[in-house]
Amino acid sequence: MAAELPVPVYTSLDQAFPEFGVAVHEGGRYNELAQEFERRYGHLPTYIARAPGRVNLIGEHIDYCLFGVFPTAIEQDILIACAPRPSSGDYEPGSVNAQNLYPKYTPQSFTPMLRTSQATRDIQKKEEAEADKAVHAEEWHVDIDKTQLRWESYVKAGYYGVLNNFFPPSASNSSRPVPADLLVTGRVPAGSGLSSSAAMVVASTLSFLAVNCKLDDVSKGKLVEMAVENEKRVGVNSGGMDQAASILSIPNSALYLSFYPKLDAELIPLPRAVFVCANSLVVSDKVVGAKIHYNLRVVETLVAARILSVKLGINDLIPPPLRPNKPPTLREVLSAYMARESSAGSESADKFNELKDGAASTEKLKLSLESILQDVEVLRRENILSQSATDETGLTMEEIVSASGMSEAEFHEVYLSWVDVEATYFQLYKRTKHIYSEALRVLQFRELCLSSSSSNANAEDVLKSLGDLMNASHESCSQVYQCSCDELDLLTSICRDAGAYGSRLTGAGWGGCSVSLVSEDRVDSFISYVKEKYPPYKGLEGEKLNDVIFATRPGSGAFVYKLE
Ligand code: NG1
Ligand code: MG
Repeated sequence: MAAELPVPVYTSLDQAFPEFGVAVHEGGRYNELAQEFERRYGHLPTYIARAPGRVNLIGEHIDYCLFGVFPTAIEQDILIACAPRPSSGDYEPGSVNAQNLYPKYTPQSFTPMLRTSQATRDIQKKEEAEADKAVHAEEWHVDIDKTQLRWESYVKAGYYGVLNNFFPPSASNSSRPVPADLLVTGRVPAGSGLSSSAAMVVASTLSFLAVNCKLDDVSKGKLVEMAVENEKRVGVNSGGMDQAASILSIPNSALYLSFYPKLDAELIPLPRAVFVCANSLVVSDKVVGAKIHYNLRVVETLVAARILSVKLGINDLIPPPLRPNKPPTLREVLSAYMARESSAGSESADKFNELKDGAASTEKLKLSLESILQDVEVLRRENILSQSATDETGLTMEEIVSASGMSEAEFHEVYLSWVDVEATYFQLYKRTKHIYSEALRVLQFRELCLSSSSSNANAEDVLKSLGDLMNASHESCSQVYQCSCDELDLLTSICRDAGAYGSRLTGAGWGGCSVSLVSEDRVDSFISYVKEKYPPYKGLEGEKLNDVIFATRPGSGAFVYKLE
């Protein structure tokens, strides 16, 4: 699969954009950026790193539970021109000047520092008496302000992994990172659910690898791993969808990305139809709102996984967690459930065991998801995952600690010590129901796309069924996972009225974009209708209007352009 391949480094834009005319069109942007770089820094860039945003067609908020998702890269991207800074005498290892073409993003300079590693600090905190015995490991650190949304945080985040993977603190001064100059520009709208943040982090990670001559040392898979870890430095405990989509995408296909038991990307052909993105124009500020939105959902799903496994009596069957120091996810609980299912000696176990691994493994997953969803309903009726079958209130902290079967101290250590969340009630039933049902919809969506390439499929029926799954996904995001907002609910309903087969929010939600599946011959009338009917678009014209609603084509993944 694509993850083992090297990161592409092109010396001509014709290699990067083989489709007729695209290299010439894109070339203008690359040249202007290089010229502006020279004007600002007095020397030419040596590389331009490029990373696209993505649109997720279906599978929302399930990547951090390790379930498969279905994104494609979009054509809008981030470019970072970069070069090592020529020596000026006052050499500071690894110092960075970062500027942005957009004047509202002010120029920044920063220098990484070596400090005692987090692991060492944790040991010291826990075992003060033993502190002197702890290994005083050092790590590179770059100050990131997690209380504000700042553009340079994403550049700094990209630097982290490069420093800590390639520059051992114990190495001599001669193998320190070089000082670097960076100039950023981008076309992925910020806070729109199209992953401008991941595109920034991937492009920044690539820039620092390039200026330090480390590109040959990373495969695409390793780059995904580094970019995922890097982005967490900004303060959102995200899954790996955005970075993987930005890096692994190939033109004209969607990706079925799975994360369990390891990262895997399957290229899936899409049926003949168009995906149209429409921006709700509500900015989704995930960093500042993380405590009550994104990070709270991450915690709720992990706590739900614990309580579900305890109540279903399958806790001992959970495989060792995939992620060190993180509690098991709902996907790992499903593995335990599948293990019990296949050894149960019942009729359903026989049916289940007839399905071999490999091609049929998604069939097994589907069956188990359907079955665990029924058990989740039973637990709801027994008031185990919620206060009562009809009560919307959720469970208090005291109630979840008690249901987890852990001591309060242990519970805090495992579920809360690494993240900052705020909640009076935790919605475990709703979150579990969304995660498992959304995971099932992704598998159904994948299957429909695969079937659409077979000659006996009725194309219109396939598109209608895909649209139904997208609508059901939106409904679940809005009512069950509660990650939509009034504007997105209105926008998706206008998109359906405009003739879309289906429409849903894409990305984290709480604002940002919708994505709609539209028949090729109806795209223009669809776009005109939405432009006219969605109130926040009133008064927007020309380019501004075209930037908020546009058809997308699955584009190519990240690369580095080497200037000669
Ligand atoms: P966006 O909206 O692109 O930031 C976020 C997460 C994803 C995924 C989606 C919801 C980040 C970097 N990415 O995407 O991992 O969980 O929400 O499906 O936070
Ligand atoms: Mg993001």
